[in-house]
Amino acid sequence: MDNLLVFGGSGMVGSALKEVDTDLNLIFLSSKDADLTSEKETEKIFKDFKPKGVINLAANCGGLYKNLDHGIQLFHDNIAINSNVLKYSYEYNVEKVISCLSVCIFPELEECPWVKLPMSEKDVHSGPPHFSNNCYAYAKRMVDILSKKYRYLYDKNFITITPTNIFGPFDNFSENTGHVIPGLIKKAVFAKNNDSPLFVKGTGSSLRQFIYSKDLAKLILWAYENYNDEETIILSPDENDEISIKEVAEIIAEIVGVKEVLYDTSFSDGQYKRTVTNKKLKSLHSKFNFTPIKTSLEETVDWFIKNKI
Ligand code: GFB
Repeated sequence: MDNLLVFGGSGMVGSALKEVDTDLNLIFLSSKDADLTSEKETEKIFKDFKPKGVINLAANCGGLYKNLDHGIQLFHDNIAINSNVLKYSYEYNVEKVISCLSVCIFPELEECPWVKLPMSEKDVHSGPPHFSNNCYAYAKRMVDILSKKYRYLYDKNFITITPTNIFGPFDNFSENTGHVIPGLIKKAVFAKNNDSPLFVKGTGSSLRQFIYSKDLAKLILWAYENYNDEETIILSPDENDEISIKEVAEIIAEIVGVKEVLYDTSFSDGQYKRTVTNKKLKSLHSKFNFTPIKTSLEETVDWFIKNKI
């Protein structure tokens, strides 16, 4: 059976992929198997496995505050990872590659009055991203440009997907480098154990669409088997599932049993709003149902308490 390599296989989404029933022969690789910022190590993986397909979940990524402090390293690492994976996918004649963009790479509305909400796949490159993560955003935009160029010059089926903010078990729960939901879950559990308030960074007014890692994993396999277009595809719950950080914090506080939620407005809120539409996904995969956020947050809190305390 043909090999399908999953880079970033030990991360949050890779771990969710392992739980999905599929006939595909998925081989999960992590940074322990190869440093994908190294051309030499990347080529050795392709030489050894000669894969038919690649799902590239590998990235140096993190939340707002990691992006604010470490943008240069994020830029270098993600440019290297993505160009190496596409270069050797081409040289070793891989039939299909999925690379990941992110909704945070979309244009920042305050700088782009010509961009209208909800944003769609055609908006990815139509204006500068939010300054807070522009290094990561431009690095990620390059994998979209490069995938399209391999298609144009060599007719390669290299596609990209664009998830919204992802959360779930096996996430990075570090308060300094992680995303908002794992950060809030970790802080809420410790607040509960110490009978203290849950401190939310910023005002809580920013708005996000969140996708559960288990839902994303199913959609990635669906895309591998069904989606072959040049244009990226947004993988997100509906635009009216958009939720404020304040609402998320209050749901997490209720699940964990924290009585008080306080806001530390000395922290930046980052990008305020970047609503995207999932119209394209729903037109191609109408039967897909996203897990309700309260259920997915409950499962993630349970996982965190069982595995990280
Ligand atoms: O997930 P996050 O860190 O990044 O969310 P982005 C940041 C939002 O959550 C800001 C608030 O409005 C923060 O003020 N927030 C509240 C917190 N408490 C916390 C906390 O304890 N930790 C964190 N991290 N935030 C990301 C990009 O942007 O979007 C990534 O930086 C990625 O690269 C992702 O692409 C999709 O959602 O702002």
